[in-house]
Amino acid sequence: MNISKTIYTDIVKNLKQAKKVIITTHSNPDGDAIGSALAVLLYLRFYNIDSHIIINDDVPKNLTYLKSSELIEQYNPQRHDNIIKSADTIVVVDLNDVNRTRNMVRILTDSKAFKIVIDHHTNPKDFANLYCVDTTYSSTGQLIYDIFSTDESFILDLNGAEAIYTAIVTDTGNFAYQRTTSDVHRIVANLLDIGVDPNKIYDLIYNQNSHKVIKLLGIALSKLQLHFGGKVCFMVLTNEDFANTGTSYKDTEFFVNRTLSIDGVIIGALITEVIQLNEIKISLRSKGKTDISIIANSMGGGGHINAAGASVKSSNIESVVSGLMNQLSRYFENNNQQ
Ligand SMILES: [Mn+2]
Repeated sequence: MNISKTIYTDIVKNLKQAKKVIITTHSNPDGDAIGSALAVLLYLRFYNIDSHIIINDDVPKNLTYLKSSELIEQYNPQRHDNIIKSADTIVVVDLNDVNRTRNMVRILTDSKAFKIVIDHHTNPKDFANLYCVDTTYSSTGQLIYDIFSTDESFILDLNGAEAIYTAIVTDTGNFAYQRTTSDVHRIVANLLDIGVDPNKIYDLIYNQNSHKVIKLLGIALSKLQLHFGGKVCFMVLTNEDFANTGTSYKDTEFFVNRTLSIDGVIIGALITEVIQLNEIKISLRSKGKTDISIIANSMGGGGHINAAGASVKSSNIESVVSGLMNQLSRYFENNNQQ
């Protein structure tokens, strides 16, 4: 879906008129979620507009290098409900289904504020007053860059440039995924001109793992399973694996991409047992035209053509794995050219 550029100026106009803005994003935030939220915060603070980022979770450790990330607040009803109620504008980034804000769903839904969604996922759910959703974009950060570029009085500083760069670099898998267009590279060239250091940021994002997380990755790799004649690769992590290594499901963000590194695999899945939430998390990746957002949708989740996921309320990982096998069988039956 391509969108009319007048929405960009509408968003800029609405934000500049706002008195108090709450910015939020999805639970388990990634680089695009955090980078995009910070880019919006820094834009509003450039104009001295009262603004706060409030999210369901804490900031992943490898993103805390971002300047102003210490301003991101983890949602606490006692502390934040009144602040959220008094906001006249709510900006939701990198998310199009308010349910992905988890504990914040009710307070956000009940709010009478003007709600803006800036996002690049498929199938937006009805929630906001103004949608800026473009699924051709690599990342929400890229979209935010284009929106703020329409405001000629705004000057993007190094902190804002690093936030947007982080959003783009993480959501493109270091400029490797589909939708890594020439426009992406032109924007990144501008960000480098502002002073962004790609080597420094790569090191900060990807080379700060603890030994125990790499041990967990070793377990995950040693248990890889191939299905459907080698077209599908499953990586399954149980609570026992986390307990044995002293890690948690939050440590697995980059694991799923490893499933696609095997020759012949077109769909990879990381299936994670999260007993704290009574959930089984499914993270899906695919190559080329293989659209795994269909499979994620059929399991109650969503996402993009090549990157999607779902969280299934269950304590039975075997039954979720067999449910996923059934959805994959159905997918291959309907798309037998693959
Ligand atoms: Mn994104």
